[in-house]
Amino acid sequence: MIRFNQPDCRVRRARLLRLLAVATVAVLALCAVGGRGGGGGVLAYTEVRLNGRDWTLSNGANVTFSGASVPGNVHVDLQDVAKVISDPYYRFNEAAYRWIAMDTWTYSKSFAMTAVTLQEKQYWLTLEGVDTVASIMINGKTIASVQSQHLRHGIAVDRGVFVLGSNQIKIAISSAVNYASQQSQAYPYVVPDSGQLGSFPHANFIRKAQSDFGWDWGPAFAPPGINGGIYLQGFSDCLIDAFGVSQLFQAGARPPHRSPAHDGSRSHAEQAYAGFDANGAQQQQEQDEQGVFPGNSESDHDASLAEARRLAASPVTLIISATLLSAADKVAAVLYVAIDQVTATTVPIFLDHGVNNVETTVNIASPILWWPVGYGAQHLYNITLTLYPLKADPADIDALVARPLRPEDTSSDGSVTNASPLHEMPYYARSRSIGVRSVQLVEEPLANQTGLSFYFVINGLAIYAKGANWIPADAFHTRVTPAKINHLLQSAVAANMNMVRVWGGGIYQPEIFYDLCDQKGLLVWQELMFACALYPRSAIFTSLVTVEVQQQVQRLSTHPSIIIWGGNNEVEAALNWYDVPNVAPQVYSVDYWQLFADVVRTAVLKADPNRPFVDSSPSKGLLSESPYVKRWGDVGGTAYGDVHFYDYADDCQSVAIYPQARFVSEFGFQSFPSFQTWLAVTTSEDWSYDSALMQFRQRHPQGTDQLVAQLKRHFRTPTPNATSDQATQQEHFEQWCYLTQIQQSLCYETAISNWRRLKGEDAHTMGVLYWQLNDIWQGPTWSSIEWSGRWKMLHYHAKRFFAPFMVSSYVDASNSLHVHVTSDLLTAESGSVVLELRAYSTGALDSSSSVSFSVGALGSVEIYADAVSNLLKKSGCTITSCFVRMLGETNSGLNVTAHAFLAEFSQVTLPQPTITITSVSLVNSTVAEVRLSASTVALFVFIETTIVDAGYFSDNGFTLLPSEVAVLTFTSTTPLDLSAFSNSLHVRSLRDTY
Ligand code: BMA
Repeated sequence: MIRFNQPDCRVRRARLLRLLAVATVAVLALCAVGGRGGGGGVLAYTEVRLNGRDWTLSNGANVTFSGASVPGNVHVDLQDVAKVISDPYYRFNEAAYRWIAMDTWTYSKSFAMTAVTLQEKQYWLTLEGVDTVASIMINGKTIASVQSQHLRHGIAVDRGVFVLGSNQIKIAISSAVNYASQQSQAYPYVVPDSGQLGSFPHANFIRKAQSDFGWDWGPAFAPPGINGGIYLQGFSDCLIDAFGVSQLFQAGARPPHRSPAHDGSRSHAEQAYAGFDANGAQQQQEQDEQGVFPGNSESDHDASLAEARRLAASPVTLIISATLLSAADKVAAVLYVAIDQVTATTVPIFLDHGVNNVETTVNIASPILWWPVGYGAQHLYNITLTLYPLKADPADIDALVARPLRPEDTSSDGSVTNASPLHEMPYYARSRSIGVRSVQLVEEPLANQTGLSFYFVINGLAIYAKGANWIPADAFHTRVTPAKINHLLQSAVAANMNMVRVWGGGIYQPEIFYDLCDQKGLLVWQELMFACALYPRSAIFTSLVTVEVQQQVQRLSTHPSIIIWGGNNEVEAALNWYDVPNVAPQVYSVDYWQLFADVVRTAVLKADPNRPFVDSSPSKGLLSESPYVKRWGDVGGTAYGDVHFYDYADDCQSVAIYPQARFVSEFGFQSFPSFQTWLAVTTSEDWSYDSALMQFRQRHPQGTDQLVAQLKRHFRTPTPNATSDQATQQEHFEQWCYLTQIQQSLCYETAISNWRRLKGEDAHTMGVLYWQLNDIWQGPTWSSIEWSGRWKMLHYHAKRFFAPFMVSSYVDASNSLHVHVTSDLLTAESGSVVLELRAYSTGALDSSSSVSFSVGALGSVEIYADAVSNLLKKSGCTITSCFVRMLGETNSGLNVTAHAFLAEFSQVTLPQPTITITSVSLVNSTVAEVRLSASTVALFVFIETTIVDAGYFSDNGFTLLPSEVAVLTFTSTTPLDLSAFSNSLHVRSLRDTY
């Protein structure tokens, strides 16, 4: 419990000096004259924190135990504290523990209230996250019923509810599964849910992570719990509850969404921008809106980039929307907003009892911009809001609030400097970091093309988005540590990604996630939490959604990393998925419209009109912004908007199957996690790809059949399963996991290097976010990082195919080899690519030729195209005897190595390499260097450690020639023991699967 009493004026002065470094002589002067109207009264604030490991948890029947955690989760405490269950992820336990989701779980705890803590006028109980449907009681009196996991609940509590001494709080969480089912039954017609294999039904009827009920990559625990902290505040004046920041640049009109749909009439957001139009600068404005687009023209890119930066660095207005709580009507206060030592403003306000929303602005004249990783530094400012209750005579307050500002009250940047008779201590302050950057989503006509572009312009630069989709990092949300989030996001950056999409079927991530994205320069496509289903629009549902969007957009709006709000994942697409008897499809279209256009979009624009918004992904954009009219139709089309592309039937290593999309926000194919990841949750009887357990964990219909079919196209068929020899069976299973990862890597490499090449061509593809970055548990999924934290082979390939300087190739339908250089660098580059033909049998160089290139900043060029037969003619090679090694080098010293394998691996006779770890040493406590060499050609060399999950090598899954030494580093998140680490290493290559 914390209690602050009003200090004397000297202490107040010291605090003010500390907190208001730039602020205002006026404040101090008023402090010196002493508590006018305050009369030395006590400004008190009481806070009782209810978090801890001292809660009692009970299902009202056979399970009651103490020591449960808040924040916490029922399953986790049943395992860790009560020892009623074992690891829910172990083998088939998910099925065995379904009963947990059907019970009502009551958390309870006692807390003390004293004569001092009971003296406030107003009590406010904040629950940062309750999962999901619950009654909250204090001393037996129900003070609230809540129904959404996605809300922070603020509950005004009467002082009379508390007693002097011991008080009890109870939170009874009823079954989310039963609630969803009851809501669906009570609804007038069927609203289909996503119908995942093994899932609980009707997730669409509850505001809870949709994947909590089961998904095609994860389990169905429908876990109950308390996902955030709980605290009780007592106050007698006013408090800051939350605030958000939206930003508006003043250099010409910069609407967040550029599209012909915006022509004619202006949207709410554009009207806001119009105010800044008056200064002219039309010419600059043109370029600003387009962004500096990638290409290969002769134009001076350096000058363009400098211009983009100059334009972006114009004054910015930060629009701060604060939610304030007041203990009474007519509470006068001053809100003080400071941005580092840069600028500040004071705003006199007048509050009514309860929740008050206040908006104010502050300008930064020449902001230091925040840039995405790879484009510049990530400058962050600190913004602090401080609320000072004003204890003056009501008449004084009235005069103050009613009085128009005089010129002498306002400084040149518009901030108020002299308006407030401040005299009290800083009463309650909140601080966040913010970054200043402009963002636009550009959907505009392309020369000689049907349709529109789809790309993001940040600070005047068109950015090629490279990244992956983020799903919940654990089925039990409170189990996800900041360290785990950091490892995953750091892994994204380490693989040359610049964007993640927080997928709409999970949860809004905790603050640390976005703080880390801000710090690392990772852009975020933030969806609202709806996915792959149709949704009801009962009054309770839409009212919960309205508050959710308002709260979450306000909370997240301070983060520069978030560059787009997405209304949902595949809900528009889902309008075509179901054929429900007796319900006309139009019913669902109208429902969609009302929920996502009327409710969600309105709430997003109200909270933050200055960031792009799309109501669904994938979607085809708009015919008109005002009135808001969608370009309804097949969302699979490529001419408009973003695309989700999945093709499990065709050969995913064939470049021909991939659409010429503008922006691919999802695409993928499955693989199995590594044996090391399986080990913790399996026994030897599970170690074959079609064992009962593997079938149980495979939630994607026909997923394993699709994997087998793809493998058969290219590799020697998967090794047999059944054997009585456990070591052989384990080896076979390890090989299966490894082979599915090679397959997955090659398929993503084919697709993504193609989409990166297409940025320089007619398709203007300007982004790929693959499905999916991370895992929720150990299972066959699309991820590139396993639940354990281990990188699949795909993640190492991603590091190569997302590299800012990339050499890639493909063979077309008429058997010609094409080689491209693709650059996300901010300077034009020239150099050469040496094409070597090397023998599979020995690695010996058969022949080589060098091709020079020059590529513009952010450009892509084809540097070589010729029939494979012509390439081979100059050598003694056939497609099964040699492979192509491409050594790219820029004049500025960047190097890459890439390969083209012209025949199926199943057709090639590979020699058996002996791969030797020649040395292991520590670079520092968490980084080791490992050297490898091979006796002959080794393909897809994969090195693993059996003892560290959250770490990664600098490279893996590579080709090693006998003439080379691979020098790798391994970066761990925990200190390494050299001998244990050395002994834990294991290497394999493709030949091992023959
Ligand atoms: C996409 C996603 C997810 C799903 C994935 C793989 O449609 O939005 O719903 O997990 O495909 O099927």
